[in-house]
Amino acid sequence: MMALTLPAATGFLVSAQLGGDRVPGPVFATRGAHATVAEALSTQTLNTVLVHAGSAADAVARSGDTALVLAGELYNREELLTLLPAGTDGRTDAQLLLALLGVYDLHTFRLLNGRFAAAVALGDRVLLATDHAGSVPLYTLPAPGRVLAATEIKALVPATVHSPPSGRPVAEARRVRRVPGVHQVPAGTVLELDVRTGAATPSRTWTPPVSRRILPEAEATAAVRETLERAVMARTGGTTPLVVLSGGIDSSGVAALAAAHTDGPLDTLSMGTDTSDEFAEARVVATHLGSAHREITVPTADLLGQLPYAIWASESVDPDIIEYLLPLTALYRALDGPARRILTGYGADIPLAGMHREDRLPQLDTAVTYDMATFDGLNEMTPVLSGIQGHWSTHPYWDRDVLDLLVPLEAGLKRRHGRDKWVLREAMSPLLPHETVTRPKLGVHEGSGTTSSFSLLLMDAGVPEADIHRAKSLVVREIFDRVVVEGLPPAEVSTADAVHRVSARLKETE
Ligand code: AMP
Ligand code: PCX
Ligand code: MG
Repeated sequence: MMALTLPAATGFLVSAQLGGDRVPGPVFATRGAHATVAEALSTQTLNTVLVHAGSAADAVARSGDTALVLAGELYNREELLTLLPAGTDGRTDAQLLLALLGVYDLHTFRLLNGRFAAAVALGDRVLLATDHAGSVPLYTLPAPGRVLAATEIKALVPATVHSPPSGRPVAEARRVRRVPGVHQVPAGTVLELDVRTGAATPSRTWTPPVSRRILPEAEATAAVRETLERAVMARTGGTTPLVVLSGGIDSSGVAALAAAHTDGPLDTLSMGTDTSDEFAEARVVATHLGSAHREITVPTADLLGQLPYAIWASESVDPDIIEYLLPLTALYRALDGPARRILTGYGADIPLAGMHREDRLPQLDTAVTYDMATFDGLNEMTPVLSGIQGHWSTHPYWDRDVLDLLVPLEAGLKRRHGRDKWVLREAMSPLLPHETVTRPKLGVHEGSGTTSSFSLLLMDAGVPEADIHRAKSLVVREIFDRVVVEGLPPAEVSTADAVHRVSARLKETE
């Protein structure tokens, strides 16, 4: 549980079926041991392959005609335990979830603050649930008599190859590119399926707030400080976390709060390339907090060579998102040694419109509204990114309570006195050096030079400047088709080849 470095399971493939067949051989990018578990219920059998770091049994729970598997973790355990009779066995998150299901059935998922994907077999029903943000991606291939679900697309691909086209349409769920029948369970959703027919009904368990809240400055900053502090504490538990630190306000704020709740020095890690880094800015924070700090430099040429790993891990086809995730992929891949619990500042810029670089408030709120309505399916928060190296990452700014506070703050608290992310900067100012608090925002894709190197690579291959964004999108799709759809290992897929194929294709259609 929380004292452990990793959750009991970090991924799964499940097959809920009327018969008792075995699950197809699983393929995951997430690194870990595999454990096979079978739970035979009155009408269906739940066959599971778990990816885990040594405590697989804790990821499964069974009582009567209900069995469940959980990848990930819950952050409001204490609150949830108050809903159950004293003495309820809620030792593991899976047991706690099982006990809640007995009381609230599928509405249980409206109560949870966590980072998880869950599959439940219950009578002749199957429930597939994501956390509020869909931060652990979950996919399904439902068919009459058998519902498959997995935390990675590639784990479901073999089943689509052997029995096409077995899947049923799933209302409101996004289809996966070039993998027939496979759908992504939306963020903040529980899908209820009938195992006999494979028919699915979605229920939303969380939506981003759309109204805006007016608060006095002092009240707003105190609430931000408190809520974020709770989110950081719930994510660190008894272990010394590692914070991936850019030296910007987002990750520095997380590091400062984590340092305040860790015995001994915190671990911090920064990444740069040979063309660009933020090492000096991160060092200011590391020195201030007394953290055990490391710097990793990745050659720019290697960085783009790792594109297949970023796409293999995130299973995302959005070229902008892939640019944010690429430097982080390189960072995690360079992080050898034992499995770590990693905290990031990722996502703070979405509810606070940190990427919005102008003063006008209506435009700022348009950006918040748009980004909060479109994050689903991008997989930018996926734990698989660090999971390919055996680590577990978690993002305090996308804690459910933090989002429920930050999103609705009226725009004037987000940009104020000429500052972006004002309310956060003000909340963190007692904990950080002045220069960190006032430092302007630099995106990870900018600080690492990723965007410019990727553009340069395409221009060198003859892509005209006007076509760069479209070409990036085509390169990402091309690589997705190799590493996800065809299942090639990322080490066997070349970014340069993909770039040349795309460049040639663009020339043909000129
Ligand atoms: P950003 O909002 O662009 O700063 O990036 C999102 C998160 O990624 C940050 O809050 C950090 O946790 C992490 N990050 C970004 N850049 C770096 C870097 N150069 N080294 C380590 N971590 C980083
Ligand atoms: N970020 C952002 C998130 C990027 C935008 N995502 C979205 N609109 N769904 C963050 O950390 O908040 C950077 C680099 O900034 C990545
Ligand atoms: Mg940020």
